[in-house]
Amino acid sequence: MASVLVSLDSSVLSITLNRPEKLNAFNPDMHKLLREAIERAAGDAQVRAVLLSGAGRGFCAGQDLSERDVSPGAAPIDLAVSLGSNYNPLVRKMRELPKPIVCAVNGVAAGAGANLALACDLVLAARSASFIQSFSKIGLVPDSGGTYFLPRLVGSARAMGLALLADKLAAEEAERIGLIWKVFDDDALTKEATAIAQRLAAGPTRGYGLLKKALYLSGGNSLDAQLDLERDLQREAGFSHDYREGVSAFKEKRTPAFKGK
Ligand code: LHQ
Repeated sequence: MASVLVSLDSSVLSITLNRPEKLNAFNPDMHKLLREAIERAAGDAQVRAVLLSGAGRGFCAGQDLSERDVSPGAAPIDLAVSLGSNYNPLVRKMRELPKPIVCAVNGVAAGAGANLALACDLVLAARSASFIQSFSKIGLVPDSGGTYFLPRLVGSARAMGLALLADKLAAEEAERIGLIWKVFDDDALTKEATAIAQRLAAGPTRGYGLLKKALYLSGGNSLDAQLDLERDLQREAGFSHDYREGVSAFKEKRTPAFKGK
């Protein structure tokens, strides 16, 4: 079986991490297939939203540690190589994708797996799921965007607690502190996440791409710069088919037929 499963339905590209026996930990093959799936989402006009999830009882346990030779005689591993060639380009591609990425965290999300989820635009989780910044347990620094996402999502006190203590954070608590958007009962997660992804895919996806850009750039911008950015992005949104369609549908009291254009 492929380590990442990809399928397109109702303009939603579903990407499922598929190494359940390893709680979907990353190996080189999974990196390659996930990168290709995100590239497909970027290049394929049929795709208007992405739904990311994991097979089995875990979402993703981060780097596959069983593939690391850390025995006394082994040569030291340069972890920057793996970040530079795999994790960092992946996170950048996901954040830059001008289409919404919904993440359905079906189980434990640990290490880079937790931060892969946080790199998505709308994070949903099963009630039994959990998030662990496992890095400090093995002497590492949160990566894959963790040190960027955590303080922005939950504030620096909570970010520090999560990173230093690396305790398991239950999905409901993650929702309560604003780390993720919403928790659903385990048996409802797939249905709810699919419905949300399909709803987004039928929406004004060009506008969603622009609003992603606005929100993600806001963290590094002054209010002045952000107002200018909003002006420029709104110009672009205002020239879209979907803006005309949205206003026409409102006036005509009908459901809009958005095209993502
Ligand atoms: C695993 C893993 C795993 C292999 C569970 N690898 N097999 C990347 C590289 C480059 C730069 C540096 O940074 C990074 C980013 C990182 O992601 S570093 C952090 C790596 N991840 C971790 O440290 C998490 C390790 N896993 C765990 O702590 C636990 O497995 C969690 C808390 C995720 C789940 O615990 P349990 O529910 O009790 O499950 P389990 O531990 O029994 O795991 C089930 C199986 O999955 C087990 O295999 P086995 O053959 O014994 O049934 C584990 O060995 C395997 N597995 N995570 N990362």
